[in-house]
Amino acid sequence: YGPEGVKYVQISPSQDHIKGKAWWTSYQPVSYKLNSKLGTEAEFKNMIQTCKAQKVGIIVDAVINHTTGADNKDTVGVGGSKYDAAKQSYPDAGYTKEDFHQIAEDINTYRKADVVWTHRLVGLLDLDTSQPHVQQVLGKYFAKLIYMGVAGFRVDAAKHMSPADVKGIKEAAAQASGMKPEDIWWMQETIGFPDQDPKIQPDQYIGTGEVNEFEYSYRLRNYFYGSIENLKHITDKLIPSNKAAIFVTNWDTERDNATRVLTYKDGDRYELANAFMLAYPYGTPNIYSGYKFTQRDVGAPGATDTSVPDATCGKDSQWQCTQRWTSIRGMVGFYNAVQGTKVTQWQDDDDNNIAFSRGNKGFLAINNTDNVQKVSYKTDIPDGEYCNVYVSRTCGKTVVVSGGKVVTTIPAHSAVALHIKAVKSFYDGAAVHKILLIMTGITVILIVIVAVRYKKRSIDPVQLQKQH
Ligand code: ARE
Ligand code: CA
Repeated sequence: YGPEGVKYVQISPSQDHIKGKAWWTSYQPVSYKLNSKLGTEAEFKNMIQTCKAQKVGIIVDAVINHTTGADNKDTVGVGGSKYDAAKQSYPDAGYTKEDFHQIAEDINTYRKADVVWTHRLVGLLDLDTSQPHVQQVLGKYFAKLIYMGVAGFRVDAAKHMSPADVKGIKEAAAQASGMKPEDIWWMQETIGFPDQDPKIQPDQYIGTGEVNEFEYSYRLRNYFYGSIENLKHITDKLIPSNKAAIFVTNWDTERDNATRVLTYKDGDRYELANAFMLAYPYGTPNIYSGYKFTQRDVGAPGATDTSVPDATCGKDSQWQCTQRWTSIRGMVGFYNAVQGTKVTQWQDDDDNNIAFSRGNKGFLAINNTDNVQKVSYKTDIPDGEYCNVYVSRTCGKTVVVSGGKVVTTIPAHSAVALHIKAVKSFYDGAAVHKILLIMTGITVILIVIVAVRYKKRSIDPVQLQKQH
């Protein structure tokens, strides 16, 4: 990832959790020890350091609103932490009954903020996140991860904690780690919904960090199944760009909201939407990579009650491996190459062909129709022969810019993506000097993987059997 310009990798929750084959066992913490189905603490540490050496930061998905389902009957987590859900006792985390909201009801309305904040999300024991003790326990967990070299956090279910509680937790994390709160990268899962209480909307949480802008992903779906000319307005009335974390899908929406977002099951449209997200300047783009599935709850390929095997990519793999796609890798390069530029020369046919430049650094054209399209677009990138990074990683397909114009044909549901760090002469070994001079720009890309294994099998299954 590092050499290709991916700056961060977000991983599945890192803390100890309940046993079970479903993917979502990671979202039921039993303590904040770092042994999980994805690896041991030592492996986790090794992953962080290995990635850091390649300038890739790790983002941890922090599950801090709750512990396990109230009716969970087991007593030992995958990593060995003891717990008793009936007694609301999680000794390895340091929680007793007093640390939980005592309203034994599930969230049954999203029109009342208090209910969303203090009742149970799908039956999960809800921490009283207003309590100093809970904030300190969580603060220490964040600090430990920061000391280990973690680059930032996705804050799970932020919508289910009041903004004041989230602020308190973040301050506790700052205090325990010696950082300033504003220096901790904090990406909050806040699913906005116009009908719901204004107090739980994403804009209420931007005081503590970035927020997920789900509306962006819904619009992508609507436009790619309608007219992509609408993409020119995609950011209208959304969260400000510097506060928005965006994606085409995530592990929840691809399962529960597949009719509202694009997923790998949408084929070319999904790929094109990811390309657009990486080309268009708005928010922090997250590329999601999971595995193929037909049933919602089914865990990663080969998962057992206590482990997940290493991911594999390749023709027969059940993993999506989005991060290996030619178009994604090409567009990561594009993203980095065009930093600091605005959208210029927007052109469209009032329907499903669009093109725009990123100043004099990049050019993207999308044909979202079922037919080959002959195009002639203006562009602000300098004349020359460019690699179409959407379709080839080796500059096997080039497009010429001449007289400030791109005249070419684009296959059905495909794209032309050109940028100044991928020109033909560069690949041919000439003009390297000229290209190097214009290599600038910072990388901000996120790859989200639903179940990244840190390394080989870590938990001794025999030992866990005994604990059953
Ligand atoms: C599992 C079982 C449940 C069982 C529970 C407790 O599926 O049947 O009751 O365990 O035993 C994930 C899975 C859940 C899973 C949970 C715990 O998706 O199925 O429950 O892990 O293992 C809301 C929240 C939002 C949340 C989504 C899923 O607001 O925060 O629901 N997303 C995050 C993660 C999830 C994770 C959790 C939170 C829990 O990304 O992967 O759950 O840690 C409207 C509202 C939204 C609401 C949405 C769906 O759109 O506006 O706010 O999202 O409906 O309810
Ligand atoms: Ca809560």
